[in-house]
Amino acid sequence: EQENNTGRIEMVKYDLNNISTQQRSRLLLRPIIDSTEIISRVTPIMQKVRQGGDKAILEFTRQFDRVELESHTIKAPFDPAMMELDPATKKAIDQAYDNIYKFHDAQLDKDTLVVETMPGVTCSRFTRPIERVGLYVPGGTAVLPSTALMLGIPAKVAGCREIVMATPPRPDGSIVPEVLYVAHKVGASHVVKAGGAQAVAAMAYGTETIPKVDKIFGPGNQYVTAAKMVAQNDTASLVAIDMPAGPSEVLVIADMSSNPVYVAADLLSQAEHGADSQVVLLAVDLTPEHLKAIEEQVHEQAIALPRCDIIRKSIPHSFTVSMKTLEEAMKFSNDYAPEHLILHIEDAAHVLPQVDNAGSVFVGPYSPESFGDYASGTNHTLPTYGYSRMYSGVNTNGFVKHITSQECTAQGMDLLGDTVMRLAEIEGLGAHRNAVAVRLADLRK
Ligand code: HSO
Ligand code: ZN
Repeated sequence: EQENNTGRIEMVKYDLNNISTQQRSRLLLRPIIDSTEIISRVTPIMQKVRQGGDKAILEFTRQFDRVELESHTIKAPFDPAMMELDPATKKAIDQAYDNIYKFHDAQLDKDTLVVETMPGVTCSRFTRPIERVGLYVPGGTAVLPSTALMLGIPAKVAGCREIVMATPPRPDGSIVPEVLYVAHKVGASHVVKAGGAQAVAAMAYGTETIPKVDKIFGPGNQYVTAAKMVAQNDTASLVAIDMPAGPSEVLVIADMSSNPVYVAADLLSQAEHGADSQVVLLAVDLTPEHLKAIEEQVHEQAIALPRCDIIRKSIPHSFTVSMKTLEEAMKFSNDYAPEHLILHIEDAAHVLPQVDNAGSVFVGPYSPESFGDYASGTNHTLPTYGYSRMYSGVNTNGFVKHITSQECTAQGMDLLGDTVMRLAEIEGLGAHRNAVAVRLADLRK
């Protein structure tokens, strides 16, 4: 690993034709995260919050965030002075809000689904919001009002009755005004100035000033992730979570039509998130010169970036794999199942049907990940760590439940009754059989 801060910033290089099947498999793996140790550290914190409520949270905020607060819960309506923004910032947030709102509103099932499976047997499905949701907006090395948008907008679109947002306080004890402005726009009822496991526990169990929620959303560090897992497994909290989370990642596929400047810029925008960010480049039939041009750009652009120190840590454990064909690249990408997939290839839109596993896809030279991170309309809370095989990113459906219903007529009873009685007999459940038999007896008298 690159240790000094003057050396060349470069990714490790592989060639698909020169590596073994085992090496290929190893490249597809993410670093192993041992959650048992972290879980054993967050569990007592969460117990203390469950028992001690607000006082316990204030104590943890003093201890972990080194911030002394008198109270951490801000209730709506929020003080306009605390969310004052300069006009350009407000305009940018408003435009992002509108696009994200449009795309998430279109995802909502507004109509009841009705299907008559047999004459007189009618099944339906309708949607109800999850009543109370908790949104975790990370603090740490970056201020993330965009995450407040990505979690708050689908909650509002879905019609959740109570939206609680938690985010760590700044060193002076205040809240990021951009985050409070978004909380106000999405109609949050409470904003909690707390982070880490204590914030997750507060929303999972509730305190004197913080309502208990039904589902907790949002990215976070290992402690936040572990706390969400603990809360989900504790029947005392009766709370759900959005998805498991790991370090953020991107996989870029580039062919000879790619612009090395754009490719490098996209790789770096993911690499700057954290030292543990995963960045992968699949080079499809690139000439040595083209690949070299990308590498040049990675180094040159990186050294000029404000978060170069983080990039110096994340780029050396990132890698490039060269291969001959796009088919090989798509296979590799689907096996890797990236959080973000960027297609810097000829006729990228036509390749989209070949994508089987990915959180969100960025098609063609003018669709940088930054667009989806902030303002195109798609969500940026996406499955990492290979979980895009079976999880979707945060979307409006995560904030609702689907309730099913059936209504059968006498005709339906007559048509389906014997089938159900037979199945109940096979399972040895006489009462089930009887519930049909008593009705059929009346109908067939
Ligand atoms: N790329 C990050 C989201 C983000 N980027 C927030 C900028 N702000 C994880 O998907
Ligand atoms: Zn990002």
